[in-house]
Amino acid sequence: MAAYQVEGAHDVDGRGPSIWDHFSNRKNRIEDGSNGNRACEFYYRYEEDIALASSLNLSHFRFSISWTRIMPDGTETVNPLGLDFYNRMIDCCLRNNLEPWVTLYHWDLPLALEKEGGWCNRKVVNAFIHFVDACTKSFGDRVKNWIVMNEPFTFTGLGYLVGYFAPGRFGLHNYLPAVHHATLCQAEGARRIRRNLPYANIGTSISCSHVTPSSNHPLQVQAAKRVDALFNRLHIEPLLGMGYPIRDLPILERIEKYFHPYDEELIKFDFDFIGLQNYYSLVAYHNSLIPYIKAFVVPFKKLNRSLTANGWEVYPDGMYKILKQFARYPVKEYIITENGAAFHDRVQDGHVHDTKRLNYIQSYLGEVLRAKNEGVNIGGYFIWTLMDNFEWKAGFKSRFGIVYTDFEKQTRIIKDSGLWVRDFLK
Ligand code: GBH
Repeated sequence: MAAYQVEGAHDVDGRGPSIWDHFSNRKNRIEDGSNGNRACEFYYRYEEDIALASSLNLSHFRFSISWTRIMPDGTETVNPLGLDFYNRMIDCCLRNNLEPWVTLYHWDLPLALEKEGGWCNRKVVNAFIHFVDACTKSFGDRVKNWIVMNEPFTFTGLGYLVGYFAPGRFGLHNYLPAVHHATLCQAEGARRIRRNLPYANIGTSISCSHVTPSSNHPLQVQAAKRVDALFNRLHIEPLLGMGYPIRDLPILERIEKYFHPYDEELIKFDFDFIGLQNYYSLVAYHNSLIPYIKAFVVPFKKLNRSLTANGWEVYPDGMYKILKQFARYPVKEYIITENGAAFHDRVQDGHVHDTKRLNYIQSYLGEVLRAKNEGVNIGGYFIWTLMDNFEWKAGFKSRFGIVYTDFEKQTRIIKDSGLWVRDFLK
């Protein structure tokens, strides 16, 4: 889970505003007019929710830390009440035999930093290192697994290129520096974790989607290469010392403008694992009208595959294919840090028969195992997600949980998919 999606308690105990507080409380930004002010009230209900996770026989629990609970204005001043919350929550995980997996950045940049340029301003790197420092020093005695970032492609692309996510900015002049600074933060953040916690298990999580050209015409094959470079290679290859995939996506050349001396070295880090998050695959075609990338992807509804409630395709094969593709990189271990689906759930006599979600999870997990059995080094699988929560742009419309959340009454119902997980892990 991610802090902003579940915690609520947005103005409690010294927490400062993030870009998502600001964005979701503006008019017409969130599809159902909602915001994350309350969300699942996990801030108050974490004990019951963690006990619930444990009752499903889960053994690992992934959550993110809200930067502005720890540092309300994004800089060095630490808020002790923020530390207290995560200390209590982590202890609660351990009491329930859940191993904590901490994501340090799941999209909730302090608003104070955005006012200074956010991800476009290189200052964000130092601010982030201070935040990582505070978290590792406070929680590192009990937390072994650290995920530096969640999907840099999503928060830079949707937040700074097309303006669909917070902070709602667009254009290449915003996007490219945001990408470079996010890359620097992944590596520099990881280095700081290693310095403070030499034995930590350190990773970072990226989104990935297998890309197929719409035909084998060379124009289409080239288009698919550009889409693949953007969606799959941009956020891993620099870490591995391969640089940005400029040859297959020439527009990225302009990112070098934001390089300082030694950045080629600074963006590398030898991660213990890379987190992969996969939901769907893409079919790409050439389109010279689309700026920069000159390609587009076929809308899911035209592909004759079944769709989830938020219009994504269900295509388990894509999971297998993308894992085989990533197997080519010299990565020590992959962990699937997210996979799951939104469907329209209905409560009937106190039950939620979410057969479609159950099928989705079983079939994707089957493809993960197929890849693993063929030698891809996969060390774990996390379902997205424990309970329905604030689904960013979609507000409360999209339900991804294996546990149903009644947002009015703040009650929970274990869905059939959750019951299956419980029995499967018994
Ligand atoms: C995740 O994003 C998030 O980490 C999580 O917080 C969220 O709740 C969950 O998924 C469900 O949405 O294809 O051009 O739109 C995962 C899905 C995959 C969405 C990559 C954005 C890239 C941009 N993301 N995708 S695009």
